[in-house]
Order: sequence, then structure tokens, then C-alpha cells
Amino acid sequence: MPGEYRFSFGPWNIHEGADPFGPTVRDSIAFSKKLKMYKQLGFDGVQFHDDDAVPDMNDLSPEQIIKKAEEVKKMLDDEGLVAEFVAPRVWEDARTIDGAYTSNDPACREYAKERSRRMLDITDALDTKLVVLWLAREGTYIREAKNSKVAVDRIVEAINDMLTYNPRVKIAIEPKPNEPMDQAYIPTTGHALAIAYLTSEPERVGVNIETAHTILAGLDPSDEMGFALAFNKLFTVHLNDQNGLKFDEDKTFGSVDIRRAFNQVRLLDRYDYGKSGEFVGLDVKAMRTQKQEMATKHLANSRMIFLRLVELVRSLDQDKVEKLIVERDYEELDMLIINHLMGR
Ligand code: 3MF
Ligand code: MG
Repeated sequence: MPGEYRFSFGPWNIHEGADPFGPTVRDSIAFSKKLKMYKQLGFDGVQFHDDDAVPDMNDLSPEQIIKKAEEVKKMLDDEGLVAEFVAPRVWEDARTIDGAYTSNDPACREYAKERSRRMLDITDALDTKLVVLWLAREGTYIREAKNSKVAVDRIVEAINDMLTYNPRVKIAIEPKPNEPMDQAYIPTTGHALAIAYLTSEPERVGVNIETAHTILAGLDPSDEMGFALAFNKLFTVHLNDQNGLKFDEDKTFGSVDIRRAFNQVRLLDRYDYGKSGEFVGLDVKAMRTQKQEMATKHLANSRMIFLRLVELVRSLDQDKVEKLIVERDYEELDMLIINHLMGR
């Protein structure tokens, strides 16, 4: 039932196709041009890194950053779009080579905190109340390089700093177990929620669950989402798909395991995800093989797959499901679901 859910993605999801072993294969598309594509593709929300909104922000004063972000807000208004969240991109600067909030160097930690304050100014200027924290470099390549207890203290301290600086926002931690680091400090939903309860305002800290990241952690995405829902902490999602334990693939939602996608949609739909304003966020990348003019299909397709799965979820014979659960006939339940997914 299109119209009931609102969808979002980030400008990085229309990308040039570079990977660690090869150069770009598609031209860059200007941000303003990307914005024009959102509505055409069926999307209402834009996910931002701070520097997606304000490029080269490290060279600008706080006032200049706010001014630039206000211009972007105007561009969003003109397109009828809203900002879903802002995330601080604290993994590309020379000062965050060995971590941002958990760097061993106090000057680098201070840079990360300062950059996060600028990100929180952008959040206000774009009129969104959600921050996403993907803790890209908060981890290690070797065990002895950092102190894991101190690292958690420092992450909490950085989050507290953000909560104090901008009392209007909620923070959604996006857990990921590895890549770029060998071992990340906040690998799962459980870790992220435990961190939330260590902060000064636990009710303002939750999660952004990304399908692929949960799979990389060897977990089931819908179970991770259910865990967060039980705590009222599923602030947003990054739906996509992942073909086993390898690099983070960000594949089209449902394209690897349609049943796994069905179960994510089933849980979200059952617990009224979206009714409090949450977006169905996608974090998907086009295959490197895709030609320039066809490199947004992964977005439209992910959205369409989600909506078709909503229909499938709602047409599942729930009474039959309940009956088979009571009878403990899970073989028959298995077949019921598979038949349903096969349209039989
Ligand atoms: C990395 C990610 C990131 C985050 C993004 C928003 C590039 O695996 O998923 O996408 O989602 O930085 O925080
Ligand atoms: Mg993501």
C-alpha cells in the first residue's frame, strides 16, 4: 500500500562505483541533480553526512557552515523533500586515521568532538532531529593498540557531549562489526543499546539497524530489529542485503534472501514502524557493472520490493500461522511461508 511508508536514502547511494581495487566507472552527479531524482524515484527523505550538506566544512567558520546548510534546507524545500538525519563523517580526515572519539591522540579526539558540534549545527539548519553515528574507525587493527574499556568510556563521553550541545536531537548509533576496522567496538544492536544506557540521557540514544551489518555480525536482521523495538529504540533503519560474510555489499533490499527481507518487513509492519515519523531508510549501492544512465534502479527496486513485501506480509494467513504454532508444526509453517513467497 504505497503512501503509508516514507522512504529515504543518502546522496552516497548514487555513486561512482569505485572499489578498493578499481577506479570510478561512472561520472559524479552534482548534489542538486541528485535531489531532483528523489521524488522521481519515490523518495521523500534525504539522509546526510554533515559534508554532504556542507562540502569542505573544515575550511569554513561555524557561521559559514550554518549559512551553507540553510541554503541546502531551501533546496530541500524547493524539491518538497525533508532531511531525515545528519551523520558526522569523522573517518576521512588525517586526524581520524586511528579513530575519532577513541583515538589515542587527545588532539584528534578533540577534533572529532568539534566536528560533531558543527554537525549538530547542520542538523538544526536542516531541521531534522535525528543524528546517526556510524562509528567507522572506533575499533582496532591489532588488539594491543587501544584499551577497549577506555574506548567505551570515550564513546560515551563523546555522545554526552553531543546530547548536551544540542538538546533537540536524538542519536541513532549504527552498529557494524568490521570494515574498515578489523574489530569495531560497537558491533551489534546489543552493544549500541548498552552504550545508550551509559549516557547522560538514555532516552535520547537508540539505533539505526542496517541489514548488511547485522549479517556481517552473524546475526539475523529482523531479530536485531525486534530487540531494538522491545526497548523502543529503533530510531531508523538502513535496509539492504548482503551475500554472506565478505565486504559490506549494500545490495538491493531483498535481492539475496527474499525471506529474510520478508521477515524484516513483517516485523516493521506489525509494530507500526513509521507511524511516529520514522523513515524506511535504504543504504544500497548499484553494482559496479551498472551503466551511468541506469545507476538508480537499485533505489527504485529496493523501494518496490519493500512495498510488495508489505502486501505479502498483510496477505499472509495469520490464523493459519497461529494454528501451526499451537500445533508446533513448524515444517508446515515453513512450507506455508515458502508457498506464500512463491505466490502459491
Ligand atoms: C557504512 C555505512 C555508512 C553509514 C553512513 C551513515 C556509507 O557501512 O553503512 O554508509 O550508513 O555513513 O551514517
Ligand atoms: Mg549504513
